[in-house]
Amino acid sequence: MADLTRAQLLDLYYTMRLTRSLEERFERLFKQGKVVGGLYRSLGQEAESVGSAYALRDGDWLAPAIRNLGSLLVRGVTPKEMLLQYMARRDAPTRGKDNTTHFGDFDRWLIGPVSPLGTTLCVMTGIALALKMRGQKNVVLTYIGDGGSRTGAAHEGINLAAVQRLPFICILEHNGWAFATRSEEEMAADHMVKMAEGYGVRGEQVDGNDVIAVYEATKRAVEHARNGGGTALIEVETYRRLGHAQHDPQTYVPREELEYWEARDPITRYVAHLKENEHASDAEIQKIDHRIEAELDQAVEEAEQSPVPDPEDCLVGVYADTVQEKPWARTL
Ligand SMILES: Cc1ncc(C[n+]2csc(CCOP(=O)(O)OP(=O)(O)O)c2C)c(N)n1
Ligand SMILES: [Mg+2]
Repeated sequence: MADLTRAQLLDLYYTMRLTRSLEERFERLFKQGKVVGGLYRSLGQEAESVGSAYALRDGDWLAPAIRNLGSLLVRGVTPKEMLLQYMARRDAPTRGKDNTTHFGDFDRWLIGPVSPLGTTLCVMTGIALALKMRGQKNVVLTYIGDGGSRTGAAHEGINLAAVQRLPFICILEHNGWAFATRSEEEMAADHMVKMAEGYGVRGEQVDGNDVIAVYEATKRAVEHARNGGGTALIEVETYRRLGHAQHDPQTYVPREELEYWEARDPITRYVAHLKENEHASDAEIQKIDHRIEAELDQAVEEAEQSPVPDPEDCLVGVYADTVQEKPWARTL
């Protein structure tokens, strides 16, 4: 199987489980009024976020969308950093100034999501163009949903990447819904991968609830792009098992549909796979689960100790520092 060591196979499990458990903590904190801003769960989609990001290496740029917390964990963002950010604390990546998912880190090749859907694809196309012009052997990876992929911005981003043969990989998240609108009501094609032919790029469709399949498909696309082969679109077939965000009780979704996808849960499936192939025993899985809970207990405790932001911090990092140096700049 693939090129993954046993330690990496267990790491994939650890990261998917951590994604789910961290989001469960967020939900609890949200209900306690401690999360500031939107909380978008990725229940049922952990495999596609984790498996795709796992195919990257240092120097490759990643831009997650709202349901790709798992990809950030793969790329080294810690649960504590995310807890601080979601609770808008002083020590958070944006020092409490921006909404939950809205943070990036150029030092770690991470770009924060842009709210108008599709726009992130244009930003990432720009980065991919810079990589190509500099002759760097790196790629960019980003995500777009069935809904978001219908925007003009998404089209422009993908088209430019395609025409310029940029090292741009986009995961097309076909998860059944965009808010309360079914995929079929916003998209006439039955599969998103069909977009690839229209743009003249490499396309692949994969079971989004199979972490190894997602990893392998992304790895193929990454290697192709790294070797100058250009853009790739990968459709991951998956399902959004909770409402759009915390305010959405999902009353528009038939019970049987949720049950169908619950039976195809990516983490349960992966545990069965690990056990069947004797990569891990029940005891080892349990040990990882306990480790995650202990790590999260500590991360939550530490994050809650961080105070709310200092008022004088509110403009730091908002405007370019040079503006402050201009004689006409307003003194605060
Ligand atoms: C251009 C634009 N239109 C509408 C919105 C509001 N909005 C945010 S997320 C969302 C649904 C996105 O659905 P999809 O792309 O399928 O992603 P999913 O929620 O399924 O992960 C909408 C309509 C937005 N952010 N930008
Ligand atoms: Mg969707």
